[in-house]
Amino acid sequence: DTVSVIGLGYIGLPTAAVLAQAGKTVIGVDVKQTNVDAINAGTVPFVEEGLESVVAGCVAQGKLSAQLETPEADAYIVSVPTPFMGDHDADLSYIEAAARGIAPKLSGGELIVLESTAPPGATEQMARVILEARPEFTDEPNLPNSLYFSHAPERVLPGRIMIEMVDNDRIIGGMSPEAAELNRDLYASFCKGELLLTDAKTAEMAKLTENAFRDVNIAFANELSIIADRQGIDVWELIELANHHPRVNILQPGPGVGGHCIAVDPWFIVSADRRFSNLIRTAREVNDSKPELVIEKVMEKAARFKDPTVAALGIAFKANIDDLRESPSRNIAGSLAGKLTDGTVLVVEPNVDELPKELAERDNVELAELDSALERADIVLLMVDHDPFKTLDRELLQEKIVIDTKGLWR
Ligand code: SAJ
Repeated sequence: DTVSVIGLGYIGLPTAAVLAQAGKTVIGVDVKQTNVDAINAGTVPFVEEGLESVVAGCVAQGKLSAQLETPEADAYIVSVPTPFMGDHDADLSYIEAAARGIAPKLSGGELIVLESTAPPGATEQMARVILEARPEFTDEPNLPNSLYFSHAPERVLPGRIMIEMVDNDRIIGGMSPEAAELNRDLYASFCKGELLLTDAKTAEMAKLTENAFRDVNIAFANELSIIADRQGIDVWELIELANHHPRVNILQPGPGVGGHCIAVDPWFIVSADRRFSNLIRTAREVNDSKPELVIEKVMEKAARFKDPTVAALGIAFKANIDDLRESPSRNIAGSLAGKLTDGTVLVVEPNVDELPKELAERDNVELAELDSALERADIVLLMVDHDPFKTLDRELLQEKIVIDTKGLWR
């Protein structure tokens, strides 16, 4: 049983690793030579708890390897990015490129699974690209020239991927019931959760719905935090009190919503039906407006100093990871550096060794150690609840202006 995983990023590589661990022969494909080399050396190009040991073990046993070119395989799993283009429409070009890479390798009977999060209709689109390139095949099942297309959206939480990949229930949407069954049989090799079969479009929408649900609920918390702030009310106390009600469960406000999922996926619903997605769009806008308010608050305090030094604690998109994609705190740090022309921004991010390019290029931004940043800062801006920030010596914050966007030091 050979499985090829196309795209060895935050989702593709863990998927490849658990499949190889389950006994499949897995050939990963990535466009980046450095990723391919890292994996073939048994290492991992990013931080994810528990991943490296599995990759190292599977590579050593010859069950997992990586290469640039798409190989022949019995099953393909496409796990490539789906960025935006234009007004938050999904750009399916990476999925289409993966499909064009797979097409010439097919001989009939293969399963092709789309894992990338994508708008309703993307699995069909992937199938169309392949069937146009190979018109001798069909998506009708049970024929000698059948191909089986399916969508199996991932729902793992960064930081807990290796656990959730195995334990979470999984939605599997086939373009035919037979495709869904083949997909189920493959995923049953590593997934202990329930495998829930449906059609491809419902599976696509289900994934988007989960993240939109969370986004709308975080927007509620963020909107409350803005109103509470203006009323002089501590929003964390407010939420804690309200959450004592047996049917109320408000999430936590913060400096904005980041990551490549929750801040992105709801837009795919909006772009599928712009007329009737008002709540989902407004939630996105509320969450996207939060960084601007944090910046305003810092600037207000900074006006007291001639050349203010701001310690920006955390630029990852959430706690205890090194993922800086779509990170509101990273953008806040950049904006502050742009506005505080006479000031300095000390970025403390214990999970990275170097600043992202746009920050590194600025003269007034430094990557600093926690202790020295706290010592030098006039203003301490907490943006991410990383563990080392939770446990720091509060004495060090005395005589500083503290802006705690996560309610970590209440
Ligand atoms: N956040 C808040 N307040 C909260 C919870 C989160 O401000 O109460 C912020 C975080 O700081 C972060 C963002 O939201 O910036 C997203 O973080 P997250 O931990 O809620 O979710 P992700 O993006 O890491 O992963 C989500 C998960 N989806 C859901 O919980 C519905 C995960 O299960 C998905 O697999 C993942 O998106 C994905 O890949 O789609």
